[in-house]
Amino acid sequence: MSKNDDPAFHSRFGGLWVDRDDWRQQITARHLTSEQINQIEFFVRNGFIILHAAATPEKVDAFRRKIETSFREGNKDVLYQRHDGYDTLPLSQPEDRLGVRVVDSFVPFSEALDLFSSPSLIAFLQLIFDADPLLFQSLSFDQGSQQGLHQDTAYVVVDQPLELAACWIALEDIQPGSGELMYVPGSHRLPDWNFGGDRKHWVATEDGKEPHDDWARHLTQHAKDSQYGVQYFLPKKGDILVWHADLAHGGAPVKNPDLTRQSLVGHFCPQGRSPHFFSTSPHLATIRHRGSLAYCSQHYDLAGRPDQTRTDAKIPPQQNFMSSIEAFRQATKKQAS
Ligand SMILES: O=C(O)CCC(=O)C(=O)O
Repeated sequence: MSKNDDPAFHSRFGGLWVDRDDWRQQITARHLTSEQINQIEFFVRNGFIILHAAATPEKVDAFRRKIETSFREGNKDVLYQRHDGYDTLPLSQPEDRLGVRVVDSFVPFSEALDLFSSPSLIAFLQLIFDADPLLFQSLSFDQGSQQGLHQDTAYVVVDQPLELAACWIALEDIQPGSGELMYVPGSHRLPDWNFGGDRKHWVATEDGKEPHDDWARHLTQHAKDSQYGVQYFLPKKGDILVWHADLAHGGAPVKNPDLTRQSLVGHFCPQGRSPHFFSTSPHLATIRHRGSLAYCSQHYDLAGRPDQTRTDAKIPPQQNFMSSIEAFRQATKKQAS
């Protein structure tokens, strides 16, 4: 993982253009639409953005059906982990869906890729990445994870640690008490927390538990002190929340265990960047493409699998990205000459 140390960025580990101190000038140079400017201003200030009705109910239902059938009948191509552990198991036989998360469901199910290909999600990722997105880690839940406040940079490692964003897709209307996604607006601008002195990510075997617990306490304290406190995401089915690599977030306690909280999470970096597992498990560093979206998996060997074909016939082309990048290039050329 490389350090950037460029003083133009909020973090000394660098980041995306939205993390530069001159992000406002960058907006001007990019000739963005007023909607894109509003999105960027909100994202820079808060560290997240909500894309309402970004996934259609039909696509959500198609994915839910796949998950439901897999748990009811078993499907050994589906991999899952228990909420309290990291062992990855094949769903070889029918299982109770509650208390587990399915990992990288976009490999067995093109319906997950349909959701991650939601046009407004792709357009926003292209906008902040200056590149098409690479999906590299996904989780889907039926119940709240109850995971404490954390920043993804500690666990989800990319060669450029802050060139990362994640999304949370609501697969149903989410109810209070179900273990909602929680987050602390503005926490993405906390000073860097350095594990091992010089790392954004935590290495359990080298760092031990103490620095990890210190960091978790620091995030909880920040949430108490911050003017916004912890906020809870109560989306409608099909809403998508996109968060910044360093936004403190987690799963709220489940107050009503009878409630489900069906969601699909994806972590992305710009195409051209490398998730950490590319170096630790090079045999898994196969990238597949489907339209503007690329995907790879640390759990599945994609080398032997064909590209996933679309199950959704018509997705409008992503014109915003190309036109804004082209405008930016032209403006940069003019400034240089
Ligand atoms: O959905 C949740 O409860 C939390 C998900 C999360 O924190 C993550 O995937 O990084």
